[in-house]
Amino acid sequence: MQGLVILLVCLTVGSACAGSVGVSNADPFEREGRIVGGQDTTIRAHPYQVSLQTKKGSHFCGGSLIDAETVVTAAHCLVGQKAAKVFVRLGSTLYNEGGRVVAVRDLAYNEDYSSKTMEYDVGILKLAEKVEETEDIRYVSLAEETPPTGTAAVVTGWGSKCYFWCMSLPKTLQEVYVYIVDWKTCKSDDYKYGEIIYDSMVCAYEKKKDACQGDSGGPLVVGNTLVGIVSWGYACAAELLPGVYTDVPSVRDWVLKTSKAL
Ligand code: 4AZ
Repeated sequence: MQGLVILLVCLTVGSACAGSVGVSNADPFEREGRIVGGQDTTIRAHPYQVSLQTKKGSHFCGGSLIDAETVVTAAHCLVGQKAAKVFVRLGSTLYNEGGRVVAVRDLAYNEDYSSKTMEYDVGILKLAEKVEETEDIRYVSLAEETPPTGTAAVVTGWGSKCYFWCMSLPKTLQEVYVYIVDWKTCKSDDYKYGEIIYDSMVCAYEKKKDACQGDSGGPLVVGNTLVGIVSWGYACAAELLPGVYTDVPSVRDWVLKTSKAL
């Protein structure tokens, strides 16, 4: 999906293209920053949130801790990755310092994941050591049912804070409140996506508020349950184009089964 977002950026403002590839620290135009339209928050308020990073400490995706050794993220964050090259920072409001960094012993993503349709965009990481819960590190439970359209939800991450031109580099976790839009409503004429929304997806929308690049894999939460995994969207915070998430109830059995097997 990153590709599609970049393509759209490139078609719109050619000058932004050089810097829009990836979110590595070496990139002067890096798009790390914030969720769009959100505000600073703390890890204590969202203690299930983790940052997936390279060995050098570049944040590349979000994730959610679901038990002492398992992180749920998006499949598209894990394609082409090797467990030995992925590190997880837990328990820190800042993605680049604090909390603890744990190595990954194994990873897997859903065999039905399609980079074309973005269906089943879910994967898991098994941590190399077990982490106990603290005030800043907590397991989140997996939703069994999709909340109805209109339910308030919160999405968090260290991703891009704007779509076109993001130069600022806040390191602080961001949160934004959005409203659940079920997949049928999301593909209806109420919004602009149409047929490309599938039943393994759930959308979330609020004017000028959204997840964005770099938030991928991260949590969409209602209460203390994980209802969505940041997956894709056309642009970020665009009119009638909700953020699209993996619907957690649709992949819950896969997560539990795979987590046991690894
Ligand atoms: C991305 O490229 C991405 N507005 C993630 C979320 C959204 C768009 C793009 C949702 O990772």
